[in-house]
Amino acid sequence: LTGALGLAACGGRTETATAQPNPPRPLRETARCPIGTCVGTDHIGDPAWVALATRHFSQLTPEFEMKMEYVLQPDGSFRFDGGDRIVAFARANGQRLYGTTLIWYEQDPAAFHPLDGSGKRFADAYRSYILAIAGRYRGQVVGWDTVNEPVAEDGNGLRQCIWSRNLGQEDYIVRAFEHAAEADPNALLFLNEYNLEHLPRKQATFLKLVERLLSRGVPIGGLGTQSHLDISLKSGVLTQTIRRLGEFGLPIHVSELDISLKPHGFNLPVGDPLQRQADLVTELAEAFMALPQRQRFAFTAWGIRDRDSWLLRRPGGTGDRPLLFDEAGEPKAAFHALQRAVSA
Ligand code: 9MR
Repeated sequence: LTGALGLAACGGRTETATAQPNPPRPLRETARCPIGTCVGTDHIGDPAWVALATRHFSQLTPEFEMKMEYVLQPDGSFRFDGGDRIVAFARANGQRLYGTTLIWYEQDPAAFHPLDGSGKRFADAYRSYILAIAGRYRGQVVGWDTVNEPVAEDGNGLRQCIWSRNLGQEDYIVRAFEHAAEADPNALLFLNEYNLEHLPRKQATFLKLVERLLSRGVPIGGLGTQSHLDISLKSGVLTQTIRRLGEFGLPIHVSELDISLKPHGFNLPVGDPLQRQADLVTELAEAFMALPQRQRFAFTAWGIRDRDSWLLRRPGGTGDRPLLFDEAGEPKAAFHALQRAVSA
């Protein structure tokens, strides 16, 4: 401390803002909101991952083991082993569990193909699926991404998919919320979307959809903004997005944060990319903390260490550093930025 004060007194760069205890204090203890990360059963077998997850994170989202792609087998049977192991891990470590995702346009399971176009049989199977999974985890999860990514990328209406084709463009969304509420009346049911900050038309369409669903009495319990960002994002956009989403008065979930240094496989020419990444985390976290406390559902990063990120598994993704901890599990500037913004 003396050294830091001495530096500041000499007019040098003040160290008090950047010096951090090593290791940092547990984020889950200092933060004034739940802090989440995603998890897979493979992570649970990695002691270094477990140490970071249990020290800093108070909420977990299964990265894929509660999705239809995993749960629903081609013959229509269910598989819950992965989800059950994650439930047990979260409980053993005093962490909240958040489920993703009941219905997602991107999941087009073989078990539903024979029912395509069958009317009531399709609708019955849709309800049965949601009742089965949301019923299985009733009381174990605090909430669900009930419908994921409903809006077309260009903002021109809603996505076309097997669900909209069979149940109606907007009605598949309405039914998903109704069935989920029937299965688990105490779970908070979220509508989750991405690129709301990058694409103004998509944001506008999303907001109109929320308005319409609420006016139809759909039991939406919260709004998720995934926040898959990259360092080219301009300052101010995140603040505007969180403020606008918050205007409905519903709980808000920053549900899948990562900040790529190399979107589309190319490094962006930014002076200090890790500092730019940290600055965006600061903006997002400060906007989130400016919401009333009852609206701060959780602030979730989509992974812990850079190497855990789905972005590195994509073509051109090698070498990206999108998360809060580096390869060695050391906290990055982005971690410290988050801790500063959310802690008391
Ligand atoms: O990171 C997830 C990856 O491991 C899965 O293979 C993939 C498909 O289930 O989903 C990834 O997570 C996605 C999330 O569920 C929804 N928003 C985009 C995320 C990255 O693709």
